[in-house]
Amino acid sequence: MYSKILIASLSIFLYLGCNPKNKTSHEVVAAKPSIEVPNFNADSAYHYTDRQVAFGPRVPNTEAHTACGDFFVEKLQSFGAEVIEQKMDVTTYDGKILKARNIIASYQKEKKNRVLLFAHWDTRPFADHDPDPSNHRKAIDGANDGAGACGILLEIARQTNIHPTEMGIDIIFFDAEDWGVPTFEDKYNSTSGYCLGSNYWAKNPHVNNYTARYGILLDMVSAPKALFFQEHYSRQYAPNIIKKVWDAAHSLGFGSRFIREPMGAIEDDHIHVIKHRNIPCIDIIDYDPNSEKGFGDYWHTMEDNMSNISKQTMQMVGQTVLHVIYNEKE
Ligand code: AHN
Ligand code: ZN
Repeated sequence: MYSKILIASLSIFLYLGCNPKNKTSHEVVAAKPSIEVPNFNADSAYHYTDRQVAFGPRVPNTEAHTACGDFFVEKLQSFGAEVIEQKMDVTTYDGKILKARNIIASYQKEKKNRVLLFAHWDTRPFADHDPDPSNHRKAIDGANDGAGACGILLEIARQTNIHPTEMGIDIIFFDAEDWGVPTFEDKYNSTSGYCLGSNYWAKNPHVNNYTARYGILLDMVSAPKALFFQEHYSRQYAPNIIKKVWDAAHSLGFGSRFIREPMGAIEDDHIHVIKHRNIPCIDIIDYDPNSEKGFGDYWHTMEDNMSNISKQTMQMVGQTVLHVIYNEKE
């Protein structure tokens, strides 16, 4: 008896459920699953930036550097990433051996199609662009030049753990980026000595023959008035990624900061990944080709401290990157 009622009501249910004529006007017939992009939390990113700066300058071969590296590993593991620490010795322009460490966090390692996000986590030992020459040999806080981009990537890692992407994601925190030859040296050269950690990884990746569909470098992406023009090598080697990222930023209402105009070439971590791994990469970097200095006034000065960090800028960059990686189909 009960089973007959059950079968009868089930057939009515199935009939109604399958017959489109029974749909009321407000029902959506074939709803396309829309892509859910998580909300980037700039308060978290700011907090992770503050945590890094609180260790003191993260200059390789110092205690603050070791402690901050450990902080990244711990945080990333707590965000569910598989973490690999690549320890290496690199040699600076003046022959110092740095005990350096690239920190690699992977999500969905089994996936073949991957996106690589990266930034540098070390800070510069010289404030050689400070207006006061007595500061030139002091280390900088590197709140924007280092910590901010890593804070954004930590927040992206946290989100990636909660809401999986279609693509596999790797996030690399490169070490020893900022030991470029300072202006007070006789052999000063504005482009030499940088990017030692990324150069090492690009020649010795953590996974044999590592590759990714593309890479996005964040460098100096948290200053209050940051402007992002399209860097030369990025346009040359990854024009479609430039378009994708600037289109995303404009669609989210950040067009006043993501300027669709070219600028010069910048010697940065992306160059090594392009050259040695053959991965198309872009560099999102605060550099205004129409200003006198190019880089912001804070650049490589004692002013690059927490007062140089804007949650609003972090929000624009973080949300743009999330938009791009969550819209990427496998
Ligand atoms: C040069 O100044 C040649 N490249 C910029 C690399 C850099 C230093 N990014 C942050 N600090
Ligand atoms: Zn720097």
